[in-house]
Amino acid sequence: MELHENKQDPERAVLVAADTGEYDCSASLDELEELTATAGAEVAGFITQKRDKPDNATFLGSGRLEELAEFCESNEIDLVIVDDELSPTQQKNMEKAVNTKVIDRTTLILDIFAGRANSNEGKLQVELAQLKYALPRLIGQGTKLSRTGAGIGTRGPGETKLESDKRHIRRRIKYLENELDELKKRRDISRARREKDRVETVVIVGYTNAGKSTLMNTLTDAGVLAQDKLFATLDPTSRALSLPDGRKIMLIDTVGFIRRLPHDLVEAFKSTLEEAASAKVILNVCDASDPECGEHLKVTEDLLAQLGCEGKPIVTVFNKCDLVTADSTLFHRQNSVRISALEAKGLDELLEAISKALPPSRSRTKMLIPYSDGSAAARLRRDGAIHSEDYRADGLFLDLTADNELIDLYKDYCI
Ligand SMILES: Nc1nc2c(ncn2[C@@H]2O[C@H](COP(=O)(O)OP(=O)(O)OP(=O)(O)O)[C@@H](O)[C@H]2O)c(=O)[nH]1
Ligand SMILES: [Mg+2]
Repeated sequence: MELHENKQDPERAVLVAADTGEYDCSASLDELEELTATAGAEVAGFITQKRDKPDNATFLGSGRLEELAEFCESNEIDLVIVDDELSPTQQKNMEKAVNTKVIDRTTLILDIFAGRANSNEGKLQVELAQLKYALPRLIGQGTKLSRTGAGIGTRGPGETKLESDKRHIRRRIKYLENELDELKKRRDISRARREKDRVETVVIVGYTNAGKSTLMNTLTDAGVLAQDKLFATLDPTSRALSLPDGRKIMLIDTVGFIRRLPHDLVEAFKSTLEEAASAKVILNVCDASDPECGEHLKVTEDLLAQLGCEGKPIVTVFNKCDLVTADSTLFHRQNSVRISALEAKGLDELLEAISKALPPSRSRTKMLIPYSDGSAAARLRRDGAIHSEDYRADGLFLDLTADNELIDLYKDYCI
């Protein structure tokens, strides 16, 4: 009996970049190669060109473009992937010149997301991002997208949707936005409930493939899929966790970040990301064994700033330390811990850092307790630290520090 279906051969791709010096072109291409593999294609070659800026009409200059066309012809290339965002004109002209399907980095990332989305919300978010990206690109192509058939760049919204006119797409965008709004409202309600129940949330964010889900699994047995692939996680998962100081927190695992994350994706995932941003403490997990670790931390920090997280306690978590042999000044930054999520090392320090970063669970307050409630006075004296007390005409005055929960129990007496 045959166990496997005959799968189609992977698409063969050539990766193209214009090195303008604006960012580290070779690191970005390495990453594009990983993205390509994640999307299921095989990289057959690279073509880069040093330029001040990409050509407005054809992205590459004419010489390099010809070289690309020849390479595609003689290497049976199915797909050209450009490490940038292409304008509709550039995309159309390149496709004509090399006679091969041309997609850009954004389309590739959107395609990976489309293949990963599991939850209803995730699917809506990805479709919204894809349609928003496709809409301005329909201009000049009549009412149909020229892209049909199988392979990267075609997954996601069904053909019928893509082939419909722009008005239909706009209507669909509106619908998706409304649906996502509804889901956001529901999430706001459960967040409010959590806040009422005094469960503090701690969110795990960080560059894709840093080991966020592995950390989540090690800490909570969440059973989240952890894979050596980019964007293994799209939908947030949350699990309860008890800290050594006895406090209960909700730990949230989230979608990973990447440099130059497509704008439409950030927009579409905003409510999920904002939910993450509303956590009390943020764990920025990075792969300490990756030479690009410092850059990865910065990408995440920039995105967090965009989401309005300035001033929030962030613990930098250097993960995969089992693979690190040399020290780096990077590892000595404030508020950071070194761990191995895979080997469960350094977790005590991490939990302690979380405890420290959380808002204090005790506070100081003043109360006036009626003499009729002798048990309250006894309990507060026993479990709180009394700074001063005074027998007044209308009751016992206490200036004390105690657990917030205890204070909450007698909040009617607070003055
Ligand atoms: N050596 C080593 N590998 C690790 C460690 N933590 C995670 N990994 C590996 O790194 C890969 C990515 O792990 P994930 O937990 O899926 O990473 P993630 O940050 O959730 O990735 P995305 O969801 O794709 O953003 C997996 O192959 C893990 O086994 C670690 O501490 N040491
Ligand atoms: Mg993950």
